[in-house]
Amino acid sequence: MEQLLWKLETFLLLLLLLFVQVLGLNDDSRPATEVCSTHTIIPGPKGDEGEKGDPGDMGKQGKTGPMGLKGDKGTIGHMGDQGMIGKMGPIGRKGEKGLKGLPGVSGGKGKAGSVCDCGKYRKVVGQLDINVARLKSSIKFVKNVLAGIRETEEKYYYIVQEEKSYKEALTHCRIRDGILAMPKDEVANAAISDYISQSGFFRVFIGLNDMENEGQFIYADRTPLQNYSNWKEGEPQNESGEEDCVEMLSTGKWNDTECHHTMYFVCEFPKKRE
Ligand SMILES: *[C@@H]1O[C@H](CO)[C@@H](O)[C@H](O)[C@H]1NC(C)=O
Ligand SMILES: *[C@@H]1O[C@H](CO)[C@@H](O)[C@H](O)[C@H]1NC(C)=O
Ligand SMILES: *[C@@H]1O[C@H](CO)[C@@H](O)[C@H](O)[C@H]1NC(C)=O
Ligand SMILES: [Ca+2]
Ligand SMILES: [Ca+2]
Repeated sequence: MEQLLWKLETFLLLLLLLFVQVLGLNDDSRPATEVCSTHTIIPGPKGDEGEKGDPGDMGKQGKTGPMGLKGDKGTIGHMGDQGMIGKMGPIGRKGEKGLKGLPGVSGGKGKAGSVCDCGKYRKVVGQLDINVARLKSSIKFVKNVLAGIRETEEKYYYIVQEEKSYKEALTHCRIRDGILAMPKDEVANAAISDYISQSGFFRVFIGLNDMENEGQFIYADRTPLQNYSNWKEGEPQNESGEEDCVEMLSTGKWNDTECHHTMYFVCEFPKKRE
């Protein structure tokens, strides 16, 4: 054990010597003896100042500092641009009526009119009117005929409820392909008189007159009175001297009367024979 420690001491000593020897070789200014004489390690003198280092990296940003004091009031700024047009306001109240204006200047004289060549159109329109009137008349006639008509074996009888003179009545029956009624026998006379009385009328024209020869009565078809007549008692009496036409009363009796009188009348229509 003692032997081992000695050996270690020797080894360390040798190592130290070697170390000092190495140092002495690197630094010629120090005598190797000085080191060896003391056997102690003391710090060397301060070295020369090193070279200036490179500048370091930029440091981190510092913390936000405390709020500064309120600044002084600034000067008045420049005037701004004009603003946009505002919204339309509500409708105002109605104003008072203005004064009447001055009369205007009178207009120039118009041109002379030209003669209208509408004669033919007027004629056509006129014809149309006539046709329409005829149609209306025909319709009315047919309506009335269907409403009330009497018949015998040979004839149809129809009282036209329009007040007409004898001549108008003659025409009226003829344009409808009929003739003013001619009671030539009892049967026919009875049919007509029943028709008058049942309709509530008092008198109607029948197709009989003495216009051509006073006192000589003929029918509308120009046939003379034959075996049959049905004059009211005292008739015909030519009372006013102008009684040339004949009316049938609701009793069926005949009376000569003035032709220009107007009253209802009876048309007769022949039944078609095969
Ligand atoms: C009229 O009477 C005569 C006789 O008086 C007669 O011969 C004739 O047939 C009659 N006529 C008619 C239409 O009745
Ligand atoms: C009927 O009267 C007319 C006119 O007054 C006259 O001329 C005629 O002789 C008269 N006839 C009869 C039958 O009275
Ligand atoms: C007969 O006719 C005449 C003339 O229109 C009239 O004055 C007279 O009253 C008539 N007779 C009858 C019974 O209606
Ligand atoms: Ca007469
Ligand atoms: Ca009379």
